[in-house]
Amino acid sequence: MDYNKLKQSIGTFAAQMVTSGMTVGLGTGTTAHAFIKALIERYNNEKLEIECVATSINSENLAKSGGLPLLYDPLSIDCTFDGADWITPKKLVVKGLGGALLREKIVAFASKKLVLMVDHRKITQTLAGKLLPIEIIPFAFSATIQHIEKLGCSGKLRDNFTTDNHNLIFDVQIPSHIPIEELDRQISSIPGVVETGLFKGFSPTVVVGNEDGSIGTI
Ligand code: A5P
Repeated sequence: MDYNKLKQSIGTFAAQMVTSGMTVGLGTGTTAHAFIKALIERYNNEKLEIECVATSINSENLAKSGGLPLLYDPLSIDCTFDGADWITPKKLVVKGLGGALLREKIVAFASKKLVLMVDHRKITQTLAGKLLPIEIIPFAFSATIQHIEKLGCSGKLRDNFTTDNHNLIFDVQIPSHIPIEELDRQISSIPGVVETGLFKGFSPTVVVGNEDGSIGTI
């Protein structure tokens, strides 16, 4: 399976879901990149009337290079199209391996609808053992990390990486001894933690690229 090709098919499929008049959230990562490219093509060929909001400087630059009109402080977004790292059958989602989780969550939260675009390898029965990225502020980050570790999580500060918001990312291995939603609640209550990569309660539509190259939604 050529997964780069599959990502392009996923992006092209999802870009067909955009209609004129929409405000569109643009996700981050390689699959979102394929979506943005397909959207640029539709925008230019079909003269779609859309406005877009980017979730990272990378996606903003790509959108700008294709001429997509950009908003920076929208009150409401019709639909956001983003990638994901892991999705469970109950649609608990982990995002942020690309480091854009904070803007991604802000944009998803402002959106009437969220479409996540993944290949079949990202659908998982359990999140235990997977990495959960956590955005933390640089001030006193060692103390913040210590508080996270006290919850029973081992993790690693991402090397030589700062987010678009000038923060750090601490990636923790999701333990199996505590339900992820409870762990997320405890992590989020630590001062110094800005946001975690757990996306819960968004009820996304998931566009999935299958092993045989077909694309479906769940
Ligand atoms: C960015 O911070 C992430 O949430 C990405 O959306 C996620 O890592 C998916 O990226 P790929 O499509 O490159 O796998």
